[in-house]
Amino acid sequence: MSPVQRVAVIDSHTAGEPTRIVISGGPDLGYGPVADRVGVFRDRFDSFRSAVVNEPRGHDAVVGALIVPPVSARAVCGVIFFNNVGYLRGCGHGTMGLAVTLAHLGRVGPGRHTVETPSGDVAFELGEGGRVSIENVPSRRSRESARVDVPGYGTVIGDVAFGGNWFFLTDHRGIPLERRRIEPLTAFASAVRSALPRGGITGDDGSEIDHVELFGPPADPANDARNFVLCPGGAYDRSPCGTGTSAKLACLHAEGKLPPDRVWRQESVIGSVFEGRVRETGGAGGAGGAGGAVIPTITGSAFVTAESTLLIDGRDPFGHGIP
Ligand code: PYC
Repeated sequence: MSPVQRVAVIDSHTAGEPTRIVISGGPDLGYGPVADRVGVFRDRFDSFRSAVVNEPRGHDAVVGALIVPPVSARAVCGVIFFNNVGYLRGCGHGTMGLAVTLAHLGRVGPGRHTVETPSGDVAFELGEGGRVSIENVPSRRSRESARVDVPGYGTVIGDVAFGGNWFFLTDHRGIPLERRRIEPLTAFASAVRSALPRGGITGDDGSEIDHVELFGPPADPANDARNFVLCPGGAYDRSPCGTGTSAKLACLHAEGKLPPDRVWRQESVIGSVFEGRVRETGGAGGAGGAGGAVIPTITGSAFVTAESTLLIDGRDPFGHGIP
């Protein structure tokens, strides 16, 4: 048997943020809810995750995705997103990348489709020219104005919200939200993230908050705000972050600043834009009023950038990536 494993992937980017989708040659995780299959992936095939996204084949910003058979016949597929350090509950830019990848493969046409993710079903609507809207999982602000002591920066005040992943959302503290300031932005956001568990600040269910989102004014007055999003493995999101924009919309709605269907234009640190709006669910937090969970719809553009075959040679000391 050849010592070389062949893995077919399609690369795309959404608003600048890369996604690498495994089309064939990935591990068989069995059946059952997608969230359960993440455990199988982590326990038995974690070196495959590293092989796909880490150097020397990938880099810290690459989000990988494994397509898995769905549980429900209504869904076009299940998907597990992963990165340089682990697994994501959901991924907005990655779902847009998945939509254009499935279209590229001829597996979906224009219209609405559902995918199963570890955090629940996400629908996408494929438009013209790479335009994709995703209807995300219910999103909510779980804590308002939490205070955390951050060594070197003092007290930082921010909100905790779920948008498919857990986020701490705060002000940019005067650090310009510009690409040439990625280093100080990363240093500040990383210091905040490390301080959160020490300050007892977690998601609702005690989950780790692994994304930090900094906000400031937009560069383009046509947009509402600009952000910088620190991802779990230390990379920054080139896109405005689909789950992060969902968390932001939930906070704005909870503050009474975002009525249903008002469009919020979220600019990323590289200037790319997602448009978002919410509908009320009548769910947790009060019968659809401010404070309730909302269903965000996020729209952006994604493009396929490569079709390739990864070769994982059992004799290569870095065949499974540089962790
Ligand atoms: O778009 O939700 C997103 C995302 C999460 C991590 C990187 N991008």
